[in-house]
Amino acid sequence: MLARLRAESLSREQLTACFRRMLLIREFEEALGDLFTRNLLGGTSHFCIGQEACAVGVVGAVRESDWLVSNHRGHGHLLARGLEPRRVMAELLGRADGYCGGRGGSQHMCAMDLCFLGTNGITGGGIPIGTGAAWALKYQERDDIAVVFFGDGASNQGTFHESLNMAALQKLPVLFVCENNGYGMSNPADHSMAVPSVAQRAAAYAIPGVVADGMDLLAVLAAAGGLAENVRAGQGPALLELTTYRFCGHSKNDPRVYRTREEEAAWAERDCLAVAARTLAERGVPQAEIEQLRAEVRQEMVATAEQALAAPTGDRAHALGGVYA
Ligand SMILES: Cc1ncc(C[n+]2csc(CCOP(=O)(O)OP(=O)(O)O)c2C)c(N)n1
Ligand SMILES: [Mg+2]
Repeated sequence: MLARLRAESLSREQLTACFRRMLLIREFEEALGDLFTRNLLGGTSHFCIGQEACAVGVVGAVRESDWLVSNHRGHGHLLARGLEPRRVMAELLGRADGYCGGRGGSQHMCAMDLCFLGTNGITGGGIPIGTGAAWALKYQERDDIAVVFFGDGASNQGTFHESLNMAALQKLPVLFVCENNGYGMSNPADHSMAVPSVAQRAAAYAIPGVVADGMDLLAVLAAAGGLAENVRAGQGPALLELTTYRFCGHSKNDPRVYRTREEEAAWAERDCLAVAARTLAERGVPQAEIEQLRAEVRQEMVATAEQALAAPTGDRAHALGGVYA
């Protein structure tokens, strides 16, 4: 499992493992997109293509026993924590051996044994859940922390402000992580926020607010690792804002008319996978090895999708399991 990694002492093997996990998240979603194209999956899904370094950097910096809470764009968070790709895909496909029996799908997927408290389709809905988990950890006198992922749009919700206020007052062990991808659906962040950065909002609650480059795995690892240790040491909550970009639309059916192809191309220059590949090359990993890894992971994820497709959906009794009224 990727955990407890330190940016300053990251070995070549650990860096390669992080890169591989980022590739896996990208290729998982590419394979998922293919299922939509082939009409094998209906509805919609929110891809995190472009944001992989945020997931792997933050999850990689904390402990396996730290609670994670995710949002609607959660595939990266799930896979970074080490959930099995096949069972995540099975959940998305409504298969019985998905993580929640195929009943949850992408918006309601959890894995309590892996300390993953769930994805959440309600914008800002996970923030108080993570705050509550942190309160439980403090009450139990454990030295684990809660980590909550949410977007820039969610930071305009009341839940964000209530949670930060309460977490600060109670000095709760929670790291709030905002993946600022510049948009809430089609709404640019600077049309919806009165301040230029989400991290600035931390000042209103007298907690640390830090901005880091969400396209640079090492920068994410360093910022998340440092803040997480302060939170763990009892200093109270902290807010980390990761500047990033989603290369895809908000969800499957978004033609992206609210932004230009030039803006997308400028961000693509700083694609987190390309940045990490450059870091690997600087550490002496041959280009051929990097390309081979890419091809290997792609094949693996295509096979994963086929395996998940072949799994049974479960019968009527299974579908009604957990329904109490
Ligand atoms: C309470 C609530 N309001 C509105 C929506 C519709 N909605 C879904 S995602 C989203 C935007 C979220 O933006 P952000 O928090 O920046 O996350 P991103 O999609 O950019 O990752 C909205 C408004 C919702 N799901 N829940
Ligand atoms: Mg956003």
